[in-house]
Amino acid sequence: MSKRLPEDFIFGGATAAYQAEGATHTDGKGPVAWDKFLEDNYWYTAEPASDFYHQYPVDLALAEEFNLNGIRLSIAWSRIFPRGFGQVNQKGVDFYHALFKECLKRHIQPFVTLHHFDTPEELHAKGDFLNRETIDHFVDYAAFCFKEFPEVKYWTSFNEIGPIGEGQYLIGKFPPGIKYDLAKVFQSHHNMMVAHARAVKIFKDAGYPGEIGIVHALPSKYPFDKNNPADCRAAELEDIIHNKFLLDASLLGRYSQETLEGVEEILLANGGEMTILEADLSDLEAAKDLNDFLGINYYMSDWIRAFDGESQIGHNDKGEKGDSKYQIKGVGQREFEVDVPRTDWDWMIYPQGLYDQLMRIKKDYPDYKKIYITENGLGYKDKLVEETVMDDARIDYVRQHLEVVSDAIRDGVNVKGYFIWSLMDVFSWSNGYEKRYGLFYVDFETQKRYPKKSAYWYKELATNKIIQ
Ligand code: BGP
Repeated sequence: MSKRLPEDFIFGGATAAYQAEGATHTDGKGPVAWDKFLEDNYWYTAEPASDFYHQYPVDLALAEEFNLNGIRLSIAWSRIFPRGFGQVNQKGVDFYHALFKECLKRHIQPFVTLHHFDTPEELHAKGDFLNRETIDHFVDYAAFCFKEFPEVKYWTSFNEIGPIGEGQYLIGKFPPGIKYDLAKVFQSHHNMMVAHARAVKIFKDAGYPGEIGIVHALPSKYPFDKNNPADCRAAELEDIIHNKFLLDASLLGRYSQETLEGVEEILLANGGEMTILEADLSDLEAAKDLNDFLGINYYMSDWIRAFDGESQIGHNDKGEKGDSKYQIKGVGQREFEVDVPRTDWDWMIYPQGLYDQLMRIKKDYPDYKKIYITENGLGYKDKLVEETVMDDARIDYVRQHLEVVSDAIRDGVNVKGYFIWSLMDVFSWSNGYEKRYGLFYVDFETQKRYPKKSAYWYKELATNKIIQ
């Protein structure tokens, strides 16, 4: 029998400023670290992206036509504050007012993220969030936006603090490209969580109407052999790095004993220390019950084996299946040869992992208020044939994930919406324009949009709330 989703469910599409807007030097936008990092290290740049800076009326008209009722988008911090602080760029402010106005005109609720990987260059060069001054600048920027944009009712502080720490300091595929520095990973996680907590407190103290929350990427981590205690410990440690550390900070307002022991074990093997100030813990504690929602981005799960050796990560950037390698000293090693399908980029497709993660939040963090699935989708090398894309694999992927969302709701988890990544095709941070996710195919040369088969399927779903 077909499964259903609630009548008041949000059916959205997700985007992010840097991956969608293009116009990286237009109307006074300040630089971000990615501008140069992409030029130096990759075969593409953020120009033209999906030219959302100019095409947003087209994308929002399509969203309305296809019955969506939500869009995730982010504000580019450096359009508002070109240096990250100080002088405000009025043209940037005007752009976002116009964008939100268009969303509301089209009956699409904007869910607005303040930071989606794109710290202004000047602050990034001084250490990004490892430098505590960036925390203050972020909080000022957040306070400015809350006041300036009363038309926004759904705010997210950060998108994916976990992958930021991982990308910037562990894998090195995000600027500044540092590898295997676990102490920096945890310090970045922690400092960003403090910035989140302080922004949430400001929002609530001022009594703004609407909701505020945070978006975490939460891949489930399973032991390769669940009867092997060493594999189980490896999976726990991976879970601490990517999930538990951040969930504790967000929803417990402190780090649990198991989390701190895990961090200690990892840093003992890898060297380095992290600093947690007393004041930081008060900030986390003060904000823990103020989050209106937790956003979950879910794409994959991982199977982990015990591992005794040096760290080595091979990033599959071109989508050649089997190219990935992921082993971290003192933590574990990912095993890709398990009986689970995976994408060309070696992302393990496992809807049950989303169900398990939702049930885990309910059990371990029972004070959470509500959950939105803020990203989920399938990266694919889509082919445009006769003005459309027959993306049945994407439909299957989304269907299977929505089915477990429906199961989790039945089993008592309060999930209120789902945003497919992505609304229209955008480029991938570390895989370029070849990895597409959109409901709408973007011809990046002409910037024309073409609805894919999945767009028609999603429209039906958003209309009837029945997963078919
Ligand atoms: C998430 C990011 C998105 C998006 C997505 C797909 O981590 O929040 O911005 O990029 O993953 O990832 P990728 O583009 O690497 O395939």
